[in-house]
Amino acid sequence: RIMITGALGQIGSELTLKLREIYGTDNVIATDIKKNDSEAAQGGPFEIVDVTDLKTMVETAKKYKVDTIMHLAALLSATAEAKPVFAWNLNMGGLMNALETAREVNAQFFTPSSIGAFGPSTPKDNTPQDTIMRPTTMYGVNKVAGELLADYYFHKFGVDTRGLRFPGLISYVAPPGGGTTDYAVEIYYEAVKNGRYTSYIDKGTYMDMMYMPDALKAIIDLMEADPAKLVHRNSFNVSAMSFDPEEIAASIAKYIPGFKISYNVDPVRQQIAESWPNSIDSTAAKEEWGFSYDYDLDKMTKDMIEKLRQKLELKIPS
Ligand code: VAH
Repeated sequence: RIMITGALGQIGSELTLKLREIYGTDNVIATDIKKNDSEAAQGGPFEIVDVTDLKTMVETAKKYKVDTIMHLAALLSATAEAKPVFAWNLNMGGLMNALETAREVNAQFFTPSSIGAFGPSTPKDNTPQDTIMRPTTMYGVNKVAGELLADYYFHKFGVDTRGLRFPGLISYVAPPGGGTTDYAVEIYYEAVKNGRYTSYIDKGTYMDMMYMPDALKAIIDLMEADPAKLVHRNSFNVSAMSFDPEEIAASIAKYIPGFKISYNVDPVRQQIAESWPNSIDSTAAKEEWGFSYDYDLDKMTKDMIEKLRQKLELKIPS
């Protein structure tokens, strides 16, 4: 059985449904700090778990006899930068509790890292798997410390920990909250609703991105990979594409003629974005567990626009 923390967040809300499809509804326990009316919360086992409360996390893991923990509960980069002390306590306290729970119930363990784990002194283009990591954001500090802590639990206690350095993730189910790459999600909603978008990230700012279906596939492929083939564990670079606001706007304009992008740069999130790589190298993931992706920019754009039109029930003359 699999227990997911942060199961109602951007990744969790879709990962929960995908895992229930594959492993059976009753084998996937969604947990989050509060319940909502989403499919992830209503369609199968759900428990209230505050990841800063170790006792409840362990009790829940034992109640369902879980053998896998997917720890997704965290504050993203922009929120973490606004509340750095709270971010440290939630991101690191939550991760420690999740790792301790995995150790106590002998569960396999997954938690995401991020391109945010890299900093301004990291090589920016085709960023290597193993390189300088001195991030200048609280989120990045949390992600580097988190990678080291998860590797520690593998080497010290034998917990089967695995992780992915995710790029910006784009999805139409649950919007991200408090991220820097969120512009690449907002732009699709605004394009479908209003035919235009004002970006808080400047033109020419390149960041790695991935469509959510590819992110879910990567998590499952990594967790099912033969451990004997893993040279790395926490965490693998994975990316499907890298673009700037001008390029995603051009892709959208192919499907929504007349779409226009304008700019009102947010200095805080612009500075975070500029401290991250332009593009990362996913070779280790490809070699060690066969990472692959299906969606490039135009294929993602076509699908996002179709799905958002259904979701927003707008009938725009195509
Ligand atoms: C963020 N979406 O913007 C997250 C992610 C790489 C970006 O970590 O903070």
